[in-house]
Amino acid sequence: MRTTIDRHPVSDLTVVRNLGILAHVDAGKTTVTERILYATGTTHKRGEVHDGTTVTDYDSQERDRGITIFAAAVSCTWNGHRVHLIDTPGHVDFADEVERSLRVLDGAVAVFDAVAGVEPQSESVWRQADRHGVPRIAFVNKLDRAGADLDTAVESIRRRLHPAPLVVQLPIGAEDGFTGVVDLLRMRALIWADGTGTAVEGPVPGALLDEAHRRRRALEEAVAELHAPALEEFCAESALSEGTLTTALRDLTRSGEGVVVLCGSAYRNRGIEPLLDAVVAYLPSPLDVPAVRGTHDGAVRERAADPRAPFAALAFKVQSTATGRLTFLRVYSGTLRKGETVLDAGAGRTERIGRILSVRADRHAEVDRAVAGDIVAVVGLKSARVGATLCAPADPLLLEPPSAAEPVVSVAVEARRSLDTDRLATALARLAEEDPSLVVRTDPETGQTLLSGLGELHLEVAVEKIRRDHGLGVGVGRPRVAYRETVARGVSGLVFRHVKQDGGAGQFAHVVLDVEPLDAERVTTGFAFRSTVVGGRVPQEYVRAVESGCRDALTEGPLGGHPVTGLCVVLTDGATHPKDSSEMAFRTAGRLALREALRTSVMALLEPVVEVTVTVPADAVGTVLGDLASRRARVTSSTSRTATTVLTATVPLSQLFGYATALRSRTQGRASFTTRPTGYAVAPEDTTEAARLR
Ligand SMILES: Nc1nc2c(ncn2[C@@H]2O[C@H](COP(=O)(O)OP(=O)(O)OP(=O)(O)O)[C@@H](O)[C@H]2O)c(=O)[nH]1
Ligand SMILES: [Mg+2]
Repeated sequence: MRTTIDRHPVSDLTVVRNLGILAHVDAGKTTVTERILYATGTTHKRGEVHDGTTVTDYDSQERDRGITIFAAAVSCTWNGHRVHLIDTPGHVDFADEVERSLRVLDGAVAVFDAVAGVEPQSESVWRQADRHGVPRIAFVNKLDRAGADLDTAVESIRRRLHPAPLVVQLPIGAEDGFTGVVDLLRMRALIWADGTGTAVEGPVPGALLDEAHRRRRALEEAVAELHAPALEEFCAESALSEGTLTTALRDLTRSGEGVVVLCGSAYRNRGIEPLLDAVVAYLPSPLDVPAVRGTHDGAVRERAADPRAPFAALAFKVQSTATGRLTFLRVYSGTLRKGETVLDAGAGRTERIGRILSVRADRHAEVDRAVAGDIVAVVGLKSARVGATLCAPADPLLLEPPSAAEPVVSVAVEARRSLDTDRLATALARLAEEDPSLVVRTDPETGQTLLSGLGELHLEVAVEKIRRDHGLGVGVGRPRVAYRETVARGVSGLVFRHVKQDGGAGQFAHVVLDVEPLDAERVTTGFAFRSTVVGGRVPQEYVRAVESGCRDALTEGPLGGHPVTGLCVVLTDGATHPKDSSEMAFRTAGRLALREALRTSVMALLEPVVEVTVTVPADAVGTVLGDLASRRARVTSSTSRTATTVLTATVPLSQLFGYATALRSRTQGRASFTTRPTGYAVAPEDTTEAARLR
């Protein structure tokens, strides 16, 4: 079924689907997206990731590296429905792109590799989607590969992600001979005989009939168990009709109680049209998800997804392009017309909307308005940042911005020619504006410019982007991890007197503090503050000032000037002076007291740790394990499949720099690995020494 792109926003929101394509690296997200664009008639040729010809991997680095780096939004229509789709990156260094996308999506397609099943990053993005309450359907891809097996992949989904995968297809043929599926709802066979992606429909082949009936029965039973009206029908009729199944699958998808599973081979263009049908049938429209909530003047307000309501949208991506600065918006309520003035609620500034574009990755078509439920790009906004709420000036509303992950790796960067220093600073600032998980700062000790991000690849891509987009020569230092400091053994009863009485207004603040470690779970996130002062010896406003002062002291710990976390400060006593005490004096006292307390406490250095999963051919396991051991890795599991072994280990991030190259050369390129951040852990003594001397 082919339809042409509808350039006008629909106002019937029931036919809108905003969805993301999520998965582990290389599962085939970009290929699925590409085939969706082809199936919907949005493009007329099929691009390939390895040829660098896909619509959504349009950046020159994505094409060179063969991976997705930037989330790309595209719009298409299917069967009278308008589908806004975001192809996301699978590499963990770009997890923040996924986070920002999830914030604005109503549903998602999770793609799995039929050989590998659930991989570490599939699990991470699945949990991310759980946190955002985004309903999903699963697409088990690459059924054409040798070793592909739908049942094993579904079992890994059941074991690791969701207790109720609801498989609605039975593959016809396997591996190279995978040619079609039995649609278990309609009990019809769909065969893809050529590469066009359009199936020939026919009766279920005789040889598969028993198996198809058995699986249909299993699906009916699984659905009846989860869905009350279906159970009623099942009890009365001992079977479920196609209509009841469709309704129940939609309900279970939206409530998250079940996950519909489809399968196919995106590369061979098999299984895409049923996937689109499932998107339309099961995933929610903007009307089916809870109304967006924001705040105004401290009060929580809801906004219905209604084109007639006051306008409110979230900017989830900013991108500098040849056409100018594009701001991608998810419109939650109201209607936006070009030329209108909107309010950037967080910044308290108004801005004018130049043009509105319907998005197709790198190419865009102009439209005159965008309505609730739409995802569009606008041109003309000068200062709105990623995460900004844009709204009708007469009806302000502030939506919660997507959260940004804390950078864990940094490199020093400098312009090769000193006269380019200012240009580099401008380029870095622009980069950080487009990607809030990149942070630029100056090292107070060395005066160097430090660029921090989520991983080595993240920083490498950022620096290369500056080289390419700005034609700048950039020198890059060795990557360093971001350490933290924590309290291993605290102090109690630390007395600090802050007194200045040299004429004029004096400063007087006495505080007594206890410092304790927080429990292990909160070691990387937490700072707690409590007061046990009795008898009003320190008035409330001064207690708050002491807390602020303590927070000030957390920015630099005594070991190496790293941020301090995982501690609880208790203010146990204090004293004031009738004239010379002030909030300022208590804040200063809090800061200096905690700084001294930390100097006398036993401190520990925390280093970022990641879980590494290495897939390695059986004959190279020994060398890979030896290398991991030299990197202070703790191997947590080892699973063997036919000719490969999957090793999982916990490794300090600092030991993983250059691992991609090392692994490639030790295994002649036959092993691959992925990483997943798992937080911070106490670093050994020698690291502590090195970080102190840094
Ligand atoms: N055999 C086979 N290969 C496939 C299939 N789908 C995708 N591929 C290949 O797998 C590789 C990765 O595909 P992509 O579409 O780039 O995967 P991705 O999930 O977008 O990867 P990232 O964006 O880098 O996370 C490419 O070489 C594809 O050609 C499939 O159905 N069968
Ligand atoms: Mg991709």
